[in-house]
Amino acid sequence: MGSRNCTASGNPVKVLKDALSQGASIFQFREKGQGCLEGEGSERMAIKLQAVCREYNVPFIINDDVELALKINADGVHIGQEDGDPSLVRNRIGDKILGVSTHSVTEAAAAIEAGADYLGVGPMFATTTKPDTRTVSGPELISEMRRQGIQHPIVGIGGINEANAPDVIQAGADGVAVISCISSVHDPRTAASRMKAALDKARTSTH
Ligand code: 3NM
Repeated sequence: MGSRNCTASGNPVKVLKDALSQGASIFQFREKGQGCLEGEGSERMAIKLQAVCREYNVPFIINDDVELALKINADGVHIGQEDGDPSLVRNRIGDKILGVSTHSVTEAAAAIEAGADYLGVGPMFATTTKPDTRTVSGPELISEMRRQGIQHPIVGIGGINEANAPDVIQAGADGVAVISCISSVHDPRTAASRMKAALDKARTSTH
């Protein structure tokens, strides 16, 4: 998430603390959308959120911005298909975590070949958070990737909430990436706690 996603509280630090306190296990800083912070403002926010992640011992990943990730020594970088060649990013960031968004078995295989540590796969369901998503693929795309032998860690993304997250895990995802279902609600803490419970339950019945 980024500052624009915290529509109810307007307080990204609080939202992040609420999420991490309930078991969110990785965080990606994604400062996008109308009115988003830029330049020094974005960097200051990144540093604040990174400090929260350190407090909870959770990896802090930066979306798209390799230079910022290197400058503040983030734990990793996440890129989309339009954000350049993942093998070049891999070379730039050394052994930091590299995540790549993928939308097909072919893209997934190429991302792994280029050195991705994990794959984001989406959109699982309809979402208004990212206006330029691909067509909704549904959890079936993750099942297909698993059937085709993709063994890398996969997180589903896009329109995921506590009700549909189990379908994503059952399809073969290791986890889910969510923005609005935690960051835009009045009680992010309860939302995160309910999501964690739904995931724990889905994992118990899947594995
Ligand atoms: N990437 P929410 S969907 C950032 O399909 C992003 O690659 C997507 O937000 C993809 O949980 C998405 O509010 C938005 O739907 C996720």
